[in-house]
Amino acid sequence: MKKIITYGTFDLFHYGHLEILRRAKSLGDYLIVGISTDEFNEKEKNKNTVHSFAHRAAIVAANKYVDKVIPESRWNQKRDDVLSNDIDVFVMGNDWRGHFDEELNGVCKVVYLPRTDGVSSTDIKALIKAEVDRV
Ligand code: C2G
Repeated sequence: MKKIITYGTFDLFHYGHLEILRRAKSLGDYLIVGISTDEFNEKEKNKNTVHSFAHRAAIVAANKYVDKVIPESRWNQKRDDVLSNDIDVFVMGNDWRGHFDEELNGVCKVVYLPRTDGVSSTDIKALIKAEVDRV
């Protein structure tokens, strides 16, 4: 069984998130997704999410491409996760290109996939704000 892993916040789940999960799963048979915890987002990623970790994890866990979700609580857990879950391929969107190659060198294949253009959680928030301001 070929095992894949990817990580993210996955707030305001959208088409770009679906596409990275679909393409990641297409590289193997089993997909694990590390979901950034609320504390990790606030303290390390400077991200305030609309949805809580519990809700973001539940939404991703329900996705047909996803086999398991785990918490992502620190930047440097990926190597341990890859080794303990016997991962073959690590996947991220190419906005992260080059960030994880050294950490994962020799333990799994690292693949960066093109981001899906035209959609992001940040854009969604801006669109909602503009609509609220308009009415
Ligand atoms: N993504 C994408 N296309 C978009 C938006 C996001 O392909 N239009 C991808 C990102 O490249 C990432 C994944 O979807 O691989 C999750 O994106 P985010 O939820 O924004 O996660 P991020 O804040 O990038 O956190 O340690 C890694 C971090 O946890 C990644």
